[in-house]
Amino acid sequence: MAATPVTLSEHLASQRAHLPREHASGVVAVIGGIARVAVVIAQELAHAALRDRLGSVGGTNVSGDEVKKLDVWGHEAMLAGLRASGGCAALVSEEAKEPVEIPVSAGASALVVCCDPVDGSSNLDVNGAVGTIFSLRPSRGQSPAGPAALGRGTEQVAAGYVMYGPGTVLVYTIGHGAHGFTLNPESGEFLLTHPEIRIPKRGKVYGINEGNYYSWHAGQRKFVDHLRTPDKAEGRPYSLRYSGAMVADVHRTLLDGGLFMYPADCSDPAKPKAKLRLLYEVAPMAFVVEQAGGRASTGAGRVLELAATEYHQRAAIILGSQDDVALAEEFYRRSS
Ligand code: FBP
Repeated sequence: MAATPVTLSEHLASQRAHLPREHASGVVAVIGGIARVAVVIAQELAHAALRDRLGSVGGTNVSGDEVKKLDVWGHEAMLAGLRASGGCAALVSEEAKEPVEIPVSAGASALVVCCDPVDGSSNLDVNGAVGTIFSLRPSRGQSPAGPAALGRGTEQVAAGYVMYGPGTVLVYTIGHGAHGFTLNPESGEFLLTHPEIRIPKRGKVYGINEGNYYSWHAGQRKFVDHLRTPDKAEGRPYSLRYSGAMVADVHRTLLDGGLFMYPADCSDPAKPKAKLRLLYEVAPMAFVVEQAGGRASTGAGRVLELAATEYHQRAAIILGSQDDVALAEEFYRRSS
């Protein structure tokens, strides 16, 4: 008889022992709250075209991105869910210039959540995969709590993402492996389907926006040229897969191996310009990938060592299979 699938709340309860005592209740409450919001977001995405929820609000956010109606709706839904969780003292969101402070009774054990409520929003109007990315950091009882979000990626207490694709999956880590759950739309529960995810040491697929090729660092260009150069013995050429949503590209990479890369624009070598945001895109994904046995680099070093000094700071990212990312770093070294 098939074993009863483990629910997310049961799994979180089993992970408590691996958490610092002061954060255990907060992590369980906050990730549980994010999962409940994810169920609502999944339903809303399925009805978006029927409820006039597609399209833009006609403005840009602090990063200069066009803001979609669902970006705003997703932000509000996440804020309400975090308020209700009772474990979150502040939200740093892609859709809010400053952190949103949340009065909370949990005191010093409350957490600061950095979140991209709807990642890949350029896919929304074309019914492509999108996601939610989250990172939990200690508030250290600071008031206001928002500034406690700033710092290294190694200070994250937990992180994860939700991918809204044909199915809805949630993957999270508290620094004790990475674990995947699939939403049962009938019961509204996330069930453990991918325990202890291990990313293959080497892959066959890479994901990058090749349209930016001529703005890349020379090492990045040579690395992609290498991946595209046929060499049967070395399993090359690699295949190119790029969804336009970081969550979908990282999820594929986590399960199948290979690489997801969003390098900096080096058109002006003196001022490289990255795109993805460190606190609520790059650092949480790096934590998950490392916990699955992968590697996450800027090209020059470990992403989790980067210290955020601004809420919407950007960073270059090359993540995925250990051997593939190490080779990318080698190409950067040779070209620096
Ligand atoms: P948002 O949609 O949350 O702003 O995320 C940024 C993002 O869409 C990533 O999900 C994706 O990897 C990347 O930008 C795609 O950028 P581009 O269109 O330049 O390839």
